[in-house]
Order: sequence, then C-alpha cells, then structure tokens
Amino acid sequence: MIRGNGNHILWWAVYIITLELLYFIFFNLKMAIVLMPVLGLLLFYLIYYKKGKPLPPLIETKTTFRQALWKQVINNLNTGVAVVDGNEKIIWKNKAFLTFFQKSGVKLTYLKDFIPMENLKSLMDKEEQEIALGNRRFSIRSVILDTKGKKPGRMLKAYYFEDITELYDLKGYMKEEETVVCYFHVDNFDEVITACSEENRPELLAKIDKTITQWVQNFNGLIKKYDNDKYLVVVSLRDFRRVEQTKFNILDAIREIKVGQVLTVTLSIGAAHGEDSLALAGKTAQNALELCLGRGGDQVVVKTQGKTYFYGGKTKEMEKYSRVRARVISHALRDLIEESDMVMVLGHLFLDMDALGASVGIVSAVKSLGKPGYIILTPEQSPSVHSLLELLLDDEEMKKNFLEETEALDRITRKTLLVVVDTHRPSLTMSLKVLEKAERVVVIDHHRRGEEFIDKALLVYLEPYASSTSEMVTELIQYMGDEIRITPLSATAMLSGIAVDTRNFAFKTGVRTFEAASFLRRAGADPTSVYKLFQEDVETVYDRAKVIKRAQEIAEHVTLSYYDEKPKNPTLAAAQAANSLIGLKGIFASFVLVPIDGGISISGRSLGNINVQRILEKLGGGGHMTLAGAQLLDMTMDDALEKVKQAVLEYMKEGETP
Ligand SMILES: [Mn+2]
Repeated sequence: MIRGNGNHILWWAVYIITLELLYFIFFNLKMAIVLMPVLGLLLFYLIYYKKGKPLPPLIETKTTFRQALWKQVINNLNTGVAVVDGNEKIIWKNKAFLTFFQKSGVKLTYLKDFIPMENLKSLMDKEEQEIALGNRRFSIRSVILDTKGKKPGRMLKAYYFEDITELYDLKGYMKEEETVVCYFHVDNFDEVITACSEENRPELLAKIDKTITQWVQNFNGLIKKYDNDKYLVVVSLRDFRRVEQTKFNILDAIREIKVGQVLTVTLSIGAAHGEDSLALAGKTAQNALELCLGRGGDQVVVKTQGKTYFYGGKTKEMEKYSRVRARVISHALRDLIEESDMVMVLGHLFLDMDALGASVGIVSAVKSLGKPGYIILTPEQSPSVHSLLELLLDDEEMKKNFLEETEALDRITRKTLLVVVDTHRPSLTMSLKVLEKAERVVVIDHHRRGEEFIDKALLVYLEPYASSTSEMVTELIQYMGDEIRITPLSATAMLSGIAVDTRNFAFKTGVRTFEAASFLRRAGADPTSVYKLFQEDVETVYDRAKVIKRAQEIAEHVTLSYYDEKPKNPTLAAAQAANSLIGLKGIFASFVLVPIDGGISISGRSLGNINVQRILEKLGGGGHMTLAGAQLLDMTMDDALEKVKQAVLEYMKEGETP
C-alpha cells in the first residue's frame, strides 16, 4: 500500500496557495489564470480525500516508489536476504529469511548468533559456502554493499541464503546409489584342489561357491563367476558401506571352510568406486586385486578417489608348493641377461645384507653367462653392511664388481639390464637416477607389494612368502643352468642375506629356505664367517640393554621402548633393540623409537600374529608383517611414542572382527 507521508504539509500548502490566488485575482487577473491549474489540482486532492480514499503521495518521488516496489519483489523471493552492519547486526531482512530462521527459536538480532563466526569470516574469501543449520542446508553468499556518501566507515553487507536441502539430499542419495565393482579371487585354488582328496573335491568346490555367493547376496549384490576361482561382484555403495562395517568377514568365512583338505582356502578382493565411469572402476578394481595378490593375498584392497584402504591380511603368507614360477622366472631372466650388453644390480637405500647378498648372487650368475655385471654403490653405506662389504672388497676379483653411482650413470646404455633387488618401490631404490635412466628393468623382491611400484619393469618376481631376496636369487641361480658358478665368498654373502632376514632361520623360514641354505653350503658358504659378520661392539650392546630395560607393555603382548639419545647407527640400533625385545617371553610384537636427524625413526618387529606392517602403515611406513619401519619427521619423542601407541590400539580394535 502506497501512502503519502506529507499530509499536514499538503493542507498548509492548499491554504497558503488559495490565499495567494485570491490575492492575485484581485490585483492581477492574468497571473490568476496562469495559476488556475494549480488550484484545480488542489481541489482534486481535496475531493479525493473527502471520498475517504487514502491520499496519493504528493511529495513522494519516483525513486522512492521504485524502492518500495523493489522491497516487495525482494520480500517475495525464495532466497533469504539479510542486510547487516559491521557487527553482523541484522538491520533488515526479507520474508524468506524470517521463514528460514524464525522457528529455530533464536533471536534474529545478530547473524553471528546462529551462524558460526568462522563461516561468516571465510565467506569473505569464498564465492559461496554450504553450511548446515538445524536440519536444513544452505548455500550462503555475501556481498559488501556500496554505502558511499553515507556515514563514513559504516559497512553494510547483504547475505543471501539459498535453501539447498533437497538438492543436497538428492546428491547424497545419488552417491549412495553409485556402483562398486569388485573382483573376488580364490588365492590358492589349484593348490587347495590338488591337495584335496578326489571324493571331497565336489563338496569343497560347492562350499567355496556357496559361501561367496550367499555372502554377496546378503548385501544385495550381483555376482557372476567367470572362472573356476574368479568372480565379478557389483554392489551399490550403500550396501558396500555395510560390507565395510563387517571388516570383510567373508575372509574368515572362507578360511574356515574345511572338507578334509590340508590347505586353508583364502580369498582376495579388489574393489573400486568413485571413478568417472564403470569401465574405469573395473580397471581400478583389477589394479586393487593385483595389489592384493602382490601383498600375499588373503586380504581386501579398496580403491576410491586415489585412496587405498586395506582390510585383513592377518594370516602369514603361505609357502607355495610348486616351484614352477621360480623356474619360469629363472629362464626369462637368463634370456634377458643374454640379450643385454651388461647387467647392473641396484639395491635399496640403507643397504642391508639381504640386498647385498642377492646382488652378489645376480652378478655371479651374469658373469658365469659371460656378461659384465656390476653392483651399484653410493659413497656412503649403511653400517649394517660394513662387515660384509669389507669382506667382499678384500677379495681382488670381487672388488671389480662394484661401481659408483656416477660411473653407472655414465656407462648405462639402452641395452643394459638393471636388476632391482630387495625393494619394489622407486623411492626406496639406492639411486633413482639410475632407475630412471635404465630402459630394461627387472624387479626381484620378497616384500609385500605396496602401492608404489616400479611400473616399467619388464619382469617382476615378487614372492612375499620367500624369507629373503637372497633365498629367491639362490633358487633362480639353481634353475638358470649348469654353467652357473658361484664362489664360496659369493655363497657366504648370500647365506648372510638369508640369515639376517630370517634372524638365523627363526622367522619366515620355510622348507625352501633350508634348501637354499644347503645349496649355498654345498657351494662353499661358511657359516662361521656369517656368524662373525654379526658380532657387535660392547657399547652398542650396553645401549641396547638400557632400551630393553625402559620397555613398557602398551597392549597385551606388545611392548614399546625408545632411545633417549641418538646412538651411532640409529636405525640399525632401533632394529636390533626391537629384535631383542621380541626375544623376551610373552612379547609378540615390539616397537623401538630412535631420534634421527629431523625426527624420529620407528622399528617394529613381530613374531607373526600381530601385523606390524599394518600398524606402521598407519604412520606412513611400510615393510612386512613381521618387520616394518616408519619415520615421523618434525616430532618430539613424546609425541611419536603417543602416535605409535594410538596406532597399536587402533589396530587391536580392528582385530576384534565380529
Ligand atoms: Mn630383504
């Protein structure tokens, strides 16, 4: 309703102008005629008023009329609008704003009373922001209003609130309906079936099938078997969330299948979602499955939007019964060596006796095949190999097999074969430059596969069940041909590699480990020399005793300790202390922290029933189930101890699978 607001002034004007008109009629008739329309207009107003109608505005200008129109328009918007001053005090609001917030029971005096200040502040740098208020969701935008010419320093802002609750819910719903692609793979199908008696086989097959199919159907999934041991499973994300809550108890269910067979059945699952297309999700799921198998199977790998999640992996890697793979790889490697102009072997950073022993083994084989072979070394070597390196460099013939990194970079050609041993992660190789320059690469490693991988490798021999890379290389040599000769010194180096990774044949030691050792012994390996390599000085042992004394049990059978000062060889010292701790009765896993330059290094060891790899992966580290490490940079010892403790407790909780 538009109403004039100058009524009193109007009547005064009518009165004054009538008087003036009367005056002009008496003294100047012409002037009076000119003023007649004014009088007419005034009379019109008078009549209008008499009829009881509201008086139209006389003073009101065109612009205020427009403003009033705008006000109506804004009031009828679905978008809530509020104008606030510098203190976020609301000085004007439209109807929609009132309907949004009035019922919430809060006084609508200050905007900051019902919208957190940090949200209001961050709006200054952002275009718009989504926030939840009560059970609604809003998209908020803010604009600084132009108040030029008004009181200086007074800032006015307008806030626009759009109710996007429905859109938000719909988006969430769409997301939940997204498809998750999974590949199921029975790890050791052939072995299990072969190890099962003929009459039990049909029952075993049926049980595996039934367990998997029923489990998938419980989660409303679609399952299609496409090979004896392979299934494709499709499930919605909503149902997949429920699956994740069970921590994939299907792994346990499969392991429990017993139809009189000797071997345990295990399952691997690779799953993916959140990709742009189904085709891509399928590809990613396949990658996830490969990662799963590379890590030893019996686990689940879920990949989504560049992130990877691991479940299971609590059993020990099972030793494979056939050596077919070792033989096949051995022949392929021999072919590759023969096609090369030269072979270089690259170990990992912080070279250990296993990597060095394996390198010596490869070079021995290469030389027997009549090709030049070199082990790449950086100027500084980890103290853990000092004793073995000394022994090797003492030998005139062996000494010629070592090459500095710079020289290797010079000599490497397109036909050079680079064998990476004891690691499969590019960032852990001793020389990333050499790896980058090499065009023909082979990877031989016994670590469970991590995410990072040397993608360009021509040949990958990854066997997480093997005790050590030295054991794997020993087997390869045995299958490579009769002309392969290894000297007693090379055999000793390889034996020391096996000894260090199995801690003197106590861990991860399978039938094949002893067979490899006996092959090396026959080739002249000297166990006493190996023993001597591990002798330590008094001070180191004394420091370690202090660490052991300080150890605390942080969870059942898990112990934690630390070096309060940086020892001579921090990472080695920590590893040895952790080893000593699990030598104590009742201790199944140990973690030892040690100060290093720029942070803290952690060494984790286990007897096998607690997966220290899984625990230290939580802190950005890696390794094996029984032997793992991590580094926490820019952190105090107290904070690091707390972090490890939390990671252990978290892992223990995960272990309580229903
Ligand atoms: Mn190793």
